[in-house]
Amino acid sequence: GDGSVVAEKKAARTKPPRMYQVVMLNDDFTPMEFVVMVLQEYFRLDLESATLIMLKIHHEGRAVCGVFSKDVAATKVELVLAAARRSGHPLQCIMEAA
Ligand code: NFA
Repeated sequence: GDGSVVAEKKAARTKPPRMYQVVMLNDDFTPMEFVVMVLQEYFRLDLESATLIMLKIHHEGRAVCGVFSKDVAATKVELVLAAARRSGHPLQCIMEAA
C-alpha cells in the first residue's frame, strides 16, 4: 500500500541535505536603499524585514539573509554579486554551511 516497506526503507536512508546560510557583509559604500532592494528582490523579503536585516548588517558587520540548499544558496550569491557589480557597488555576499 502507500506505507509500503520499499517507501519506508527509502525514507530511512535519505538524509536531509546540508543547508547553507547566505551571509551579507557590510561595507562603507553600498547605499542602504540598494541593500534593501536586493534583499527584497532576491530573498523575497518584505520592506520591513529587508530594512531590519540591512540595519543588522550595517551595525554588526554581517547578517544571515536566508538558509537554503547548496545549489540555491550558490545561485543567490551569484545573483547578488552580479547585481552589485552591475550597479558599481562593492557589496559582498558569501555562503556558509549552516
Ligand atoms: N554601510 C553602508 C552605508 O553606510 C550600508 C550597507 C548596509 C552596506 C549593509 C552593505 C550592507 N551606506
